[in-house]
Amino acid sequence: MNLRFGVIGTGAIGREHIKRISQTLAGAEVVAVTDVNPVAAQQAVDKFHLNAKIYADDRALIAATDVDAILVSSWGPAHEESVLAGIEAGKYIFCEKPLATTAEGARRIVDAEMRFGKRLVQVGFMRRYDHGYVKLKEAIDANEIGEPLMIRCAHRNPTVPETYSTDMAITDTLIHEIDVLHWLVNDDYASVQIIYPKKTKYALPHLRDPQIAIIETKGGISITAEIFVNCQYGYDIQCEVIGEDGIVKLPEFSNIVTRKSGKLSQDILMDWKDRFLDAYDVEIQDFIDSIQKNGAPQGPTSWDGYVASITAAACVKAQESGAIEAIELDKRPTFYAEKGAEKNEVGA
Ligand code: NAI
Ligand code: ISE
Repeated sequence: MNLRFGVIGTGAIGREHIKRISQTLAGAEVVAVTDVNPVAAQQAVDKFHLNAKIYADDRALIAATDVDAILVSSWGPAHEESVLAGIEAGKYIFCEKPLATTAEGARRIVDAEMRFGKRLVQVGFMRRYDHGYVKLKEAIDANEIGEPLMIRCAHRNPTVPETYSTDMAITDTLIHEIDVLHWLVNDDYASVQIIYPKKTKYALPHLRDPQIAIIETKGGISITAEIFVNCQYGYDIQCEVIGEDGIVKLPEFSNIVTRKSGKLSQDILMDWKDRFLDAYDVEIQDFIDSIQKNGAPQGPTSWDGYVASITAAACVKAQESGAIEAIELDKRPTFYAEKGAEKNEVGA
């Protein structure tokens, strides 16, 4: 039987996920939608010819007996309430990042899930499913470059809307690096400092752009992560891990190479939606398949969402203080123990 999804939030990524569930992926369908903007909900139903009921709010959708799983793609500040209500109702939950906008909120979700006694939640950290990052991790885990010493990465968007603020460079953008990098090198974060290079003329007065996060792991790896959200030229994700015996680097996003008029050129993507298209498909297919096969999701957990929130909070503090700020994690509960657990785990 298909896994029956109820989608909460039919904005940009909500619609992308509705499309992939109803047109691309196997074993699932969208039977319910809701949005605080009812016009958006209706448009999604019409656009994708869904046989889905529109609910007045998330509570009504979560209570529907034909909804097996909820997909939370509303605005970040609304995630916590929907996820907590979903756990209480015993529904499977795929929650877009952030799991919650505060570390306390993410911890409340972790505690509720543990009280429920079974994994229900997967967080939308799709980079762990991206072919390039998976290859980097395989190489690192196989010791192909020896011990990782440094990571250099960049997260660049061509432009951002006026509503984008300086802290969103962390909570909305760097959050993807925060999740994927410690997973990549099997380590935990210890501290962070944020520095602000010369500001681009393309950033609005209220926004510091670009920014550089300098993060140290407990194992001593030094990470330099550039966030540059008005770079103009494209959506560009770079990551290079420098080890004792060699270097591995994310491949360029594959695109044809053109030889024309004395130039050798290759297009650069402009939109985040295109860069991780395959990873979004694989992460949600994995959510569907692991629930169908094992009765629980196996992707990024509430604990991963919590670790990201704690780290993001330290980064925002570092933005404000200019100092090196400690990143202090609680002990990982055995409930969230995983194969190949972090080397520098605080304990279990
Ligand atoms: P958006 O603004 O395009 O859409 C959000 C939708 O949620 C809007 O239609 C809004 O009316 C609705 N909404 C807000 N509060 C609601 C509530 N309480 N109940 C029901 N509907 C509600 O935003 P976008 O870009 O789709 O982002 C949504 C979430 O997905 C954000 O948390 C964002 O960080 C995350 N996201 C993740 C990406 C990824 O790469 N994994 C990429 C883009 C967004
Ligand atoms: C957006 O919210 C995302 O999550 C994208 O993956 C990210 O690259 C972009 O910078 C964010 O604004």
